[in-house]
Amino acid sequence: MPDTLHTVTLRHDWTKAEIAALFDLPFMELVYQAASVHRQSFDPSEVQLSQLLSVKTGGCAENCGYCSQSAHFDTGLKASKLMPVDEVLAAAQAAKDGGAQRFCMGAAWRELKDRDVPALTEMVSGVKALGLETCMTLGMLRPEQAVALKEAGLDYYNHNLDTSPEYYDSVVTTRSYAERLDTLQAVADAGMKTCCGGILGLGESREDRVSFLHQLATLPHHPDSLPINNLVAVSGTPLGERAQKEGGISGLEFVRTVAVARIVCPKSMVRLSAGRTEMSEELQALCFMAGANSIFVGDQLLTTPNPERGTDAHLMRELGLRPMTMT
Ligand code: SAM
Ligand code: DTB
Ligand code: SF4
Repeated sequence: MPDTLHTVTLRHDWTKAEIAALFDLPFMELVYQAASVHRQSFDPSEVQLSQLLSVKTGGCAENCGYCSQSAHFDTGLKASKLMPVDEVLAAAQAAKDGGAQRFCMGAAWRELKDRDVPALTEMVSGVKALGLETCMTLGMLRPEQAVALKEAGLDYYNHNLDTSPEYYDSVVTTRSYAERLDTLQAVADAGMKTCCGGILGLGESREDRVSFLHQLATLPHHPDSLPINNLVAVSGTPLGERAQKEGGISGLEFVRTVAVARIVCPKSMVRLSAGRTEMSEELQALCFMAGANSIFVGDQLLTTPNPERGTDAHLMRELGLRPMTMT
């Protein structure tokens, strides 16, 4: 019998030893504890549905070793300019008609440039007027830019820590962990909700996964959305090529990480993000059991495929899951 069943008190003082001990629990026990925590704050039959659109693709100055959009690697991706506002709004309407609740616009930028702010704020107010929640991920923000986006109606800003501070330099060297944390702080200070998570299967160790979740769990404000991506192994990227040769993270270790994320950030929406096309229905079911309660829908993420709507509709029917009612 477990001697502690975690009750939902938000803690920001998790230690690495406590988080490592959660990972070390017998698998069934860990999933049971995570499912219990999940049920204290959420209806476990409800899944939040977000849809992505790449509003500015490729040619990015950063060298994130997993990314199809970095200008440092030859991935065969064609770079394009910022999309016109009307095209973005048409895509948002189509996402809404397909059942999405939140529309997430991503740009392959190191940081937001002031000259692009007017077009972006127009996108935000237009998408919001369609009755969708809005999210953007545009790279680093300065505090006044975060305020401008918030004033336009932006609900969420995505900015991932991606991995542990210790493994970070093996993933990206063109920016620092501290810079990521500064942008997250600017987003929270502007009154926006934060979306912050990472990628598994980058070649990181269990210790790195512990340290990554420790970072999230000890943030002054837990991420409102916590995306857990499984690496999509893109040819031409160093980490994608390595995963193609050596394999990524095991399914069960992926589920364990989702479960620990659910326990240490009990009120966050834990999103089973990139990588679902490679996952069986059974593996995704285990992730939902372990507390994941959000997914991306639509057949495209930013530049890589996502399950077709019909495939996801089947999965949700099989599992008795339904779209979360918007708050
Ligand atoms: N340029 C902005 C940034 O990095 O913050 C926003 C876009 S970036 C593509 C958003 C996130 O997508 C990354 O932080 C990473 O976690 C995730 N991502 C990118 N490529 C991925 C891949 N191949 N597999 C899994 N996740 C990926
Ligand atoms: C997040 O954590 N995952 C999304 C979103 N935030 C922006 C992006 C996944 C991208 C997967 C690779 C691609 O499609 O380019
Ligand atoms: Fe650029 Fe974001 Fe890709 Fe990094 S993850 S290369 S910052 S688009």
